Amino acid sequence: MKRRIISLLKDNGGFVSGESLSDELGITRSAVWKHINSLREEGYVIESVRNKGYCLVSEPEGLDEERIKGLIGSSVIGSRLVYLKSVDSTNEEVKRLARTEGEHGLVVVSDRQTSGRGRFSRKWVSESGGGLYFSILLRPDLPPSDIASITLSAGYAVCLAIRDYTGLDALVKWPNDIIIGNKKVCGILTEMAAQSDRIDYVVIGIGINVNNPSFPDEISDRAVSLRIAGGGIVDRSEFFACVINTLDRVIGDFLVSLSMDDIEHFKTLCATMGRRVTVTRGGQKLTGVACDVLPTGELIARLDDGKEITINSGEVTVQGIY
Ligand code: BTX
Repeated sequence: MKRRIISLLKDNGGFVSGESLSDELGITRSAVWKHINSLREEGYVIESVRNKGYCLVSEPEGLDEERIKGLIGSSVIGSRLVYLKSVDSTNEEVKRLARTEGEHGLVVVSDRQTSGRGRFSRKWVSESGGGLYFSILLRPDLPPSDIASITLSAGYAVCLAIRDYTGLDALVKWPNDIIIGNKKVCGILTEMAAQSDRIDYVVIGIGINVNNPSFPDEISDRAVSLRIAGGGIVDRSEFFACVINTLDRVIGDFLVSLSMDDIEHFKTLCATMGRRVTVTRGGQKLTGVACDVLPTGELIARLDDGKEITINSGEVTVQGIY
């Protein structure tokens, strides 16, 4: 049945209404809808628009591993690339490799995650064909307190890559999201294994919504893809290589020393700056205006009583952004 739906969508070349699919196939409209969702899970990108129906945007297209390797010009990040068609979570895979042979700069990328995670065990929607899901292993000779600057630099690099590649006005929502027009296009989950005074390894997990035509209801008010934001259908392999090359350039610099030029530039790309933020501390809600970002990656907020506080991680609510 699913193959017949695909061939009907292909023959038509544009939108086909749910009604004509159900007439043609002799099944109910809700059965059509279930098959469409199942096809999406296989990696078919199918757009659905009320009163127009369904349109086949693209067939499952894996990342082109050899092409990516040819386009990666980086010295550290991506020096070894592991490509998997499907995985539970690229962060988990990198952690498994880190416990054995995984080396500094290793990148694991997958077309699909079956248990993609955000912070605090939240779910990260990781549908095949639409997004990029990858994790980087770093073994920096740094104390655990430097983790915030690593997350900051990763977000800055992804933001630059999106802006360069698509021309879209991407901004960083401190500390770990990239947004376009107040909606999330990318999330970053940084995890580490550390002793009290030094990091054993860091895993930077990055999920970018690239060609997704739409999102499940529970996140459709807050999620956006490069395609929906106006970037057109993006060549994921080429874009991925661009992101890796930018991460290599920026994070390489950050691990040696934090460049003040980059921090100043970061601030101009940080959507949180100048906005009212609320943070919960010791059970108390503190509200102020975000006024600075430190080279350590911390955010400074000026409270209503004029006092300044340093925020290093955790949940910050930013007024005006989801
Ligand atoms: P976060 O906790 O800041 O964001 C998670 C929240 O974002 C969810 O609760 C949901 O509201 C929303 N959300 C879920 N999926 C999406 C999506 N695709 N687009 C936009 N919003 C969404 C952010 O955590 C960190 C996400 C890191 C994901 C990468 S993917 C590669 C690596 N592997 C892995 O398991 N996680 C990381």
